[in-house]
Amino acid sequence: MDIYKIDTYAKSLIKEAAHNIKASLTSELIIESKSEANDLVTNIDKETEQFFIEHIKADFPEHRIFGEEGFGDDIKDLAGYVWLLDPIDGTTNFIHQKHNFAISLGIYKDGVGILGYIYNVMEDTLLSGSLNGGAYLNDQRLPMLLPTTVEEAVVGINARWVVPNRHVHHEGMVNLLKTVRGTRSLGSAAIEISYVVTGRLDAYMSMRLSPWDVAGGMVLAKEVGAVVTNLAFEHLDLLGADSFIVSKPGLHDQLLSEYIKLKQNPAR
Ligand code: 2AM
Ligand code: CA
Repeated sequence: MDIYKIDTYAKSLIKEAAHNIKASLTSELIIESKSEANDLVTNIDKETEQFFIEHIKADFPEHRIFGEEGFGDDIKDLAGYVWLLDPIDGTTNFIHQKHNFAISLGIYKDGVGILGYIYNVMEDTLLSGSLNGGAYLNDQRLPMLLPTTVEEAVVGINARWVVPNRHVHHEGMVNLLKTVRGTRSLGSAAIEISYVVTGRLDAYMSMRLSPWDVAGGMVLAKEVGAVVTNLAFEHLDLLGADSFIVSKPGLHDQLLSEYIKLKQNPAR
């Protein structure tokens, strides 16, 4: 299978989907909550996932799709080609702010990330990359990231992980926040990962993310020398929820060995 053919195809699907999402902003959204009141989904999340699936199934019938809204395949392993798709990452932003949401896509072959994309819909910027082929912001090749220290770092983290919680030891997080240069929270994991890839953030972490939130970003991160693991310093589980950290080299080790101590990883 020609990777360039899949890459060109994926980019054109993403651009068309983004155009449709933008066009939808003038009509009224149908909003539902999923497991909890803060876990939202709209008709546009669903329609966008269905748009991808219809096209992929027609043009690459042997490829499988692992999508957040569940219209794709029942994925229990990553054999063959699997498209891990979040049609709208940052749905709360999409609803409340109409800003800072993204299409996140990773294409994996036998469990190895070969293509990754994060499309910031309102900014109209495409971050794309391929295994050993580098990462690009639109058509511009991104440089490798340089190491940094905790004291000089601006870290992406959601405030809910800094109140006492069942996932991480609280003292370490407080210590981290007192030490870093600054923290930011954007509300879209894919955009926060894209900020690490482009050097706007030095690290981003979350106590709970799903495979489609991170699959595209992981391909991109690798191409600029960022380090990705879960918060137990293990390879990420791409079949279920896991904790997550992406950071510049050097910083990653320091964050996990000195500050962030996992109590309990999300159920897989
Ligand atoms: P979403 O918008 O696609 O749901 C918000 O901080 C980030 O975490 C978003 O990328 C959001 O993705 C993701 N997220 C929100 N709730 C989640 C959950 N219960 N499990 C995993 N990821 C979640
Ligand atoms: Ca989503």
